[in-house]
Amino acid sequence: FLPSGHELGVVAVGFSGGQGKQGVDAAPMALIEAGLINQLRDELEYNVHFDGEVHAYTDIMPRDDPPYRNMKRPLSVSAVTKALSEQVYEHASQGRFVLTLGGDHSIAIGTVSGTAKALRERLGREMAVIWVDAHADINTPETSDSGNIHGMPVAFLTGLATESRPEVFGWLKDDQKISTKKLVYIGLRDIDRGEKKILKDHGIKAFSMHDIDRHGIGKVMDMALGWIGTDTPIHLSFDVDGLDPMWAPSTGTPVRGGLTLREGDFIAECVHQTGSLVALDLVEVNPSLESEGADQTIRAGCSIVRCALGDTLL
Ligand code: B3U
Ligand code: MN
Ligand code: MN
Repeated sequence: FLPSGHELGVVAVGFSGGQGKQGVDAAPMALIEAGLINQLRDELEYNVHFDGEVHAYTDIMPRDDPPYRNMKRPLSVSAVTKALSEQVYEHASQGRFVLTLGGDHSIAIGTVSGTAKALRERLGREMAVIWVDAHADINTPETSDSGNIHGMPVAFLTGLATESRPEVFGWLKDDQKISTKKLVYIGLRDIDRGEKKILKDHGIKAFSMHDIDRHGIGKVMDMALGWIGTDTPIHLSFDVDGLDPMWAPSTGTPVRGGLTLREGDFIAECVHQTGSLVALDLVEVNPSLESEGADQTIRAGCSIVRCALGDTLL
């Protein structure tokens, strides 16, 4: 059921509205200027389908977008993720691997919904999601302290948060959602109280930094992939703040005590080796923060993407 051969769809999303800091919208261009897409084409020999555009979706964003149910910029995030969902669906339904360059992590509402629907249609299979992040991003609008939607995508994607208004994520239908049983976290270390309760109540599989310290990343990957099982398509959503700020300082909410660069690459390599990876998001790179560390953060991001797409050390 693999994405056929070496066909790769790329979507560049210059969107920052899921959180409060400017600059994360500049990440796709920075990653592309660092040579990422050329490397995927020339070195990893992908046939790249890319419209050459960093989408900002300014034409579909409302000027007036007041908070609703504690969510900041709900209409904008909903409109952007709906449009993105259709773009990702289009690539995935043609059997392409889908690489999305963010943007803040709210965009995963668009990417995961797009691949989940396409894979269901193509294979009749439910997709799994591996979420690499310092944060769980599973707040509902009601449990969130910040009101930032980049802390909520998993709640909407699993149906734990619902909303009937189509202009505020009501467009998300069941065939675009994933089961809490098919979700695995790696790298967690900054979870809100309400999120802890959600993880516990729903028996969600999560490997925190404590688990990585205890077992090592090798064993953790065996357990994570064992939980998902073989013959299940996997969408990897990689928040660069999963890495330690030593390796990826230029991100909106850095949290110390994170993954090393090699642990991040190793996660991506292991998921690639399953042969079941169908999509990758790389999000929360913000080149305007900690500008001395921007190059490092961009290089770390490029490395994660190359590893997930099959680059090997030997
Ligand atoms: N859990 C907090 C903080 C946070 C989530 N994601 C990031 N930060 N990057 C929240 O705002 O929901
Ligand atoms: Mn995140
Ligand atoms: Mn995060």
